Amino acid sequence: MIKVYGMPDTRSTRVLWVLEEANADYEFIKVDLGKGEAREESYLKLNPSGKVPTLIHDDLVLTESAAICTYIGDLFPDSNLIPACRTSERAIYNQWCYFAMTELEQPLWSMAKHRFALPKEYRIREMLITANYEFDKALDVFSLRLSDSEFLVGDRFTCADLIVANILSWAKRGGKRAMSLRHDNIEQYLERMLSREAFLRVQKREQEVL
Ligand SMILES: N[C@@H](CCC(=O)N[C@@H](CS)C(=O)NCC(=O)O)C(=O)O
Repeated sequence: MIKVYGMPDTRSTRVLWVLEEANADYEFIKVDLGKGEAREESYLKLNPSGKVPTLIHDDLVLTESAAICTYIGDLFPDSNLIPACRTSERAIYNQWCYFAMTELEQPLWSMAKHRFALPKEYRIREMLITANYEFDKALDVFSLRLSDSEFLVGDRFTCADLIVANILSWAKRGGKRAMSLRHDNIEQYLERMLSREAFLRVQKREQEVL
């Protein structure tokens, strides 16, 4: 049985999403970040960063959301969520995953860190300007490369789409601090991704543990 340690509306959402796309059986174990449960000794043994998500499958304990998504995609080849190894589609898939984590997510995370996540003495207000600039640049490149494609890799949905969509929706859900996605094609892409049946099931599953 696959176990996912996570918290609704965090990076563990992308792990639930790939599991729902694969129609997999899994257990979702809530780690309440607000109550400091990720800092408890038993959890730190699984994930020494004290972060979510963490995946357990048989003897494997895996952290890092993008690595977990790729692992699950490979585990369920019939679900077609990941191109086969040693193909140019797999290379493009990897390209998008790395772009997502280093170009799109990194500036967003920088903003969150310098607003609230870092201890107060390490927060630098000016970093918000830099991170904003970096995020806008990443969006412009993304829009250009996405063009009018339906998906990121070839003509089918892959885990790269759900990772990118999860990051974009994080940017948009900032309440008063919601970021603009700057381009209609990105807005439309995100709307398409978030209307997938599997994602709607994720939202239900997350509600159940709240
Ligand atoms: N690179 C990691 C980042 C994980 C991460 O930062 N998770 C956040 C929730 S979205 C967390 O657990 N934060 C708790 C903390 O930093 O104390 C991944 O992609 O899995």
